[in-house]
Amino acid sequence: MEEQKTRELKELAVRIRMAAVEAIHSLGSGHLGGSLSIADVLAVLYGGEMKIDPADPKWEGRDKLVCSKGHAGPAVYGTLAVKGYFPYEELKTLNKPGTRLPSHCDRNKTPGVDMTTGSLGQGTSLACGMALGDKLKGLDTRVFLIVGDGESDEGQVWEAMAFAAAKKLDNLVVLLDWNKRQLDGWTEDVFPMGDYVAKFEAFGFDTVKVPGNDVEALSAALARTRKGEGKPFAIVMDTLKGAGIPEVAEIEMNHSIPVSDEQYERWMAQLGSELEGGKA
Ligand SMILES: Cc1ncc(C[n+]2csc(CCOP(=O)(O)OP(=O)(O)O)c2C)c(N)n1
Ligand SMILES: [Mg+2]
Repeated sequence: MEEQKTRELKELAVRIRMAAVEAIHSLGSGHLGGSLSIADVLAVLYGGEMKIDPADPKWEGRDKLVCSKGHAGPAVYGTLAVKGYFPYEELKTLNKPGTRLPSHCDRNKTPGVDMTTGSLGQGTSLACGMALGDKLKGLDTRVFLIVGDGESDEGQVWEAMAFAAAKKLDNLVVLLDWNKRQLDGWTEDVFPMGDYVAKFEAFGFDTVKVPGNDVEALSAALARTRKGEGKPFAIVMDTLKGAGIPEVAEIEMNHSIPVSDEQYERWMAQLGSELEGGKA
């Protein structure tokens, strides 16, 4: 990938992280760990891979995102705000009365949110329905589905994956956020699912595993999904829960955490310096 493009995507990922911190700090606490782990894939998707029009969020020809781990709403909202779907300042209304940004994603409330999620597992079936629907309509679109590793302990996920393969949904790209942790424990301890790559392959998916906080690796893996050949795609993203803010990643159970004013200032300064210092 061109150096310039890589730089743009890295910067976008930093901006998404800052926007998620902004939203969560305004509320005082929230799902920061699992928002940070998907910032890079959101940057690659909304930074060029997806066909979108922020001025026309319901455009029929758009690609769609289903963040089935709906508790990562702050990362999705951060992305949409940075892309101009709604004013950045609105991030500060996260989960407050009257907001368009509830803690979990709601397609009836937020411009740019393509599917309502939050009850883990259900987004996977919904994404399959969306991908099948787009195919039946003859649309040349893709549906990107982000699933949590803890979420994948839900039986519904695998019923949906079997359906996707049976219906040859090669316009569906499953992005498994293998961040090793779930709400109150390590996924390996709570309910290990074995080898995700072998599992997706056995279900009939075209599957790859990539470093999931690496925009270049993600871009390459996603580029492969532009032209399907009868099989749905799975990208197992090896991520870090809390990626991008070392102090957050170091908190063992960083699922939903408070963010103090002091932490907010420090983390925003650290992320901001990555933009200015040219590290991002
Ligand atoms: C059906 C259902 N059961 C339980 C919950 C509560 N819950 C919210 S997040 C979560 C853990 C999810 O872990 P994972 O999918 O690994 O998410 P991540 O690590 O990416 O935050 C749980 C159990 C829920 N939202 N839906
Ligand atoms: Mg997880």
